[in-house]
Amino acid sequence: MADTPQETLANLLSEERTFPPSPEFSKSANVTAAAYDEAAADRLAFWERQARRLDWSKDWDRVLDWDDPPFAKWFTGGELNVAANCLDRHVANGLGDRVAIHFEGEPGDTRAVTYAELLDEVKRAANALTDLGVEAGDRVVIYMPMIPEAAVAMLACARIGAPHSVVFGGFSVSALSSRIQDAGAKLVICADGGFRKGRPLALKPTVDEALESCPSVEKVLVVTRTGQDVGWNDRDVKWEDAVGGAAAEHEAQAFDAEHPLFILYTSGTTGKPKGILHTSGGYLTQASYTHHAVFDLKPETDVYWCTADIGWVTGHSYIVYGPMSNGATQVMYEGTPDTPHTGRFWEIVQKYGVTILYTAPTAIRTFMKWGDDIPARYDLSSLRVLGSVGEPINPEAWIWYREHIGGGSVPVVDTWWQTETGAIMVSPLPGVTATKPGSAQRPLPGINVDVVDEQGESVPNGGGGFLTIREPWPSMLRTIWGDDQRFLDTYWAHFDGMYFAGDGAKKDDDGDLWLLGRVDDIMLVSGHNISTTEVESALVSHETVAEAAVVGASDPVTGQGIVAFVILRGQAESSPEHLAELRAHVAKTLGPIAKPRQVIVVAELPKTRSGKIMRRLLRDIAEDREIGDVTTLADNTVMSRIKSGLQAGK
Ligand code: 6R9
Repeated sequence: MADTPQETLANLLSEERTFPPSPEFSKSANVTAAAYDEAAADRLAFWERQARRLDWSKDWDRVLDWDDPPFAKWFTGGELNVAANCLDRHVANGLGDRVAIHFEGEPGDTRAVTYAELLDEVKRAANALTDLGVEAGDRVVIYMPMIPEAAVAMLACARIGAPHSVVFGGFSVSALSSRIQDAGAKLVICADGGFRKGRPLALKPTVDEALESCPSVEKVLVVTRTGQDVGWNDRDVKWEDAVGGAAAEHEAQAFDAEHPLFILYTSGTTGKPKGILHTSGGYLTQASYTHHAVFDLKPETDVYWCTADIGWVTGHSYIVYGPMSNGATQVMYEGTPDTPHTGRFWEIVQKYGVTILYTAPTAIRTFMKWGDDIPARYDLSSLRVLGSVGEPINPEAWIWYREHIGGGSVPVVDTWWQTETGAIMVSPLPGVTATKPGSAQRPLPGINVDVVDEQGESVPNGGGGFLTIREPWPSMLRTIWGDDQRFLDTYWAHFDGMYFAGDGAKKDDDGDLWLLGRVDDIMLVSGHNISTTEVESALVSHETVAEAAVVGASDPVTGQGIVAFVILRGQAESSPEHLAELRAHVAKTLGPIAKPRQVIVVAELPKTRSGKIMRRLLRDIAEDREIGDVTTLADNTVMSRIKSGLQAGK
């Protein structure tokens, strides 16, 4: 944590625009302003009511057991089956013919899978896993492309109480093997490959190589997706044989509310990945409630699409568990937004009549760069809620999203949360909140978030500091898998009795929250803390800039100097005058203290598979060091391209 002076993250950026919900939207919204009051009156009673949205085989004795903080237990004594809540109860309620997944493969193949079909496949897969020796409590690693079988695999694990750990398809051998080892997985479920950027991308060879150092794995279940040639070992079993040949009947057994549901690894900036552990009852309660409240889901009529990958927590909570517990109809897309053309997302929205879209700022900025004319070619009038997640959304990108995708009238919800929080924590409610471009605004009902100074004191409106969570919440992580001490040190040692999220934030004059990026990324320039997010947003507000990533590089005079990497919009060209103009633009927008020392034009930026900019790698460039660990990059060749581009331009 930086040594923070009192002017911690002053309000550099000011945003005056607000967009109240339309009266029609508010009138039929799932959640009204009363939810905040109800939750404030009795927080635990509020969450108890949300837990009743689910089917429980046995009622809980206590809503929250916080006797041994920070080790929380929610709905203790309660029992439920997570998969049965996502599937069986909908089919039992006569909704078996409702489409659960409209699958769109990258090459253009499509499948509509109903809830009845999904349940049938999950039951067979559950039997197949049992036949392969997987028992409740055994860990299963899933390494798959974005195909319905990925969701089937997760739900089959949940059904038999075997915690899954999904690893992004495309992660390297070492990233995969270290996660398999840490989880001590007994089984790996993968596919031969998936389609990405117009080509089959093999996955199975990576698994084979990773398993050379993973003695815990007994079997590998392999889905055929691309049909490409892959090596075959004694331990390998074809999904089509095992699942296709398994018994169709499977009775879901209820598990304790605190039974482990999944482990998901977050990379973090340093050290080995952390296995974030989530359990069943509290997790599903909050994933389900937030999906209902934040997206205003009407399961009878909405077509929901979350563009995340299943290997990211967003895919867990807002493709699988949240939407399916609510009986949603959703689109699942395998590929990238520019294959075979840059209008692919909008073509999909038009084709399925998507009503709710949930995507990431990195995607929105990319669409801005490609140009307004692309979405304009499609009918996007079905959309009624737009969501954003993963990074702070720059006000300009927010406005663009609302204007060019939302037709100037659709509410945009900027949702702040983490792998660790399990579900959305801070977000506007689309029928209640007057939204503000760039702000995630308010903690959801039943959630107690604050911004504190370095002493842990709540900052007044207008102040900035560290985002913390003051009370336990149902979908909170329970620990780091196998490492309680690291759990305590990472999240609970900074501030007494509060969860430390690792993000900087400020409260504006209305008390709305603005996320300012990871605390590790915050820059210290001449004794002033400056957030990367604010400088990046100032750059993106210049008409020539599509994307920006800002880092603090050590500087003999100022401590750190601001170095900005920018991607230009469309056809924009750069020149020394243009770079000077960008530096002046930041100084004008935020004040002279925030003026970048240097602006560097690049063609791409290093990002994780979930689209987050990896600033630490850019800092290596800015400080002229060897590039650090690149194993979690979406494309691990990008750094050498950025470096050689810089050398060519020198
Ligand atoms: C869901 C997810 C968590 C980190 C988080 C923060 C950043 C996510 C954000 C946001 C500003 C938002 N983050 N959503 N920052 N506004 N709406 O992204 O989980 O991959 O664990 O990342 O992402 O820095 O701490 P995860």
